[in-house]
Amino acid sequence: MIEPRILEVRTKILKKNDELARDMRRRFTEAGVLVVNMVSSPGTGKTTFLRETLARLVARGEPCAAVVGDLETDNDARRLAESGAPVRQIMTHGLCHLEADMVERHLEGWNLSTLHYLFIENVGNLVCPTSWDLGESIRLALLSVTEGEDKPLKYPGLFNTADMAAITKIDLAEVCDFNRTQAMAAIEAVRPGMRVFEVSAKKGIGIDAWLDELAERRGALGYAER
Ligand SMILES: Nc1nc2c(ncn2[C@@H]2O[C@H](COP(=O)(O)OP(=O)(O)OP(=O)(O)O)[C@@H](O)[C@H]2O)c(=O)[nH]1
Ligand SMILES: [Mg+2]
Repeated sequence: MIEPRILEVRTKILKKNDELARDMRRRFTEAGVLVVNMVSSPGTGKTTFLRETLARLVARGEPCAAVVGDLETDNDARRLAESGAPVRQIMTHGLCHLEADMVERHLEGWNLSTLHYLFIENVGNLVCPTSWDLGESIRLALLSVTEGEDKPLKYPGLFNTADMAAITKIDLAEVCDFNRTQAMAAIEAVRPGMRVFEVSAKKGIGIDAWLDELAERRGALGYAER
């Protein structure tokens, strides 16, 4: 008897989130900022990859910023700030995902129209963030070589709603006996045709290709000339 009421409340909360996310997406578009939401399980390498991404953008003179979600601690925000980009930590105090209003609150005071890129590092979780639109243009699903090639098949929700994927820590591929063909096939089965980047933030592999794609996406949205 309880289940229908829980479902009803959940549907209402998600609807409210979707409406706010839609407004935020409109504001991001007007401001000319490309927004990327990075989602993966804990420890896949989101922060390390994002820190390298931000550092390269800063070095190129591309204005960028990031917000990062975690249950507790501002460890990731401090690591990301090493890039030189402005960064804010969102502490969810137990919640396993970010919601649009949390992101909106943490953007207060930033002039979005001065940014080219805004990155959102979601809370490490392969399931919960999937249902929560944050107004992003690109959802990036990350999978590391240490997690198992079949994760996209076991957690199709994330890979199915993603726009791009990244396989991280490829410097460890050999030692982990990582089967690239199987991993690619798993992603392809869930989301045919999705662009997949193979990266190592530690060794600096694959990051330039990722930055090229971001620039292209930003250009395709009509932002590049601003
Ligand atoms: N060998 C190797 N290790 C990496 C790489 N990227 C990240 N790591 C390591 O993996 C661990 C987790 O990396 P993080 O960047 O903190 O992962 P995360 O996804 O941000 O973790 P959460 O925010 O807790 O979900 C750290 O010990 C990193 O040093 C990589 O490219 N190669
Ligand atoms: Mg992190």
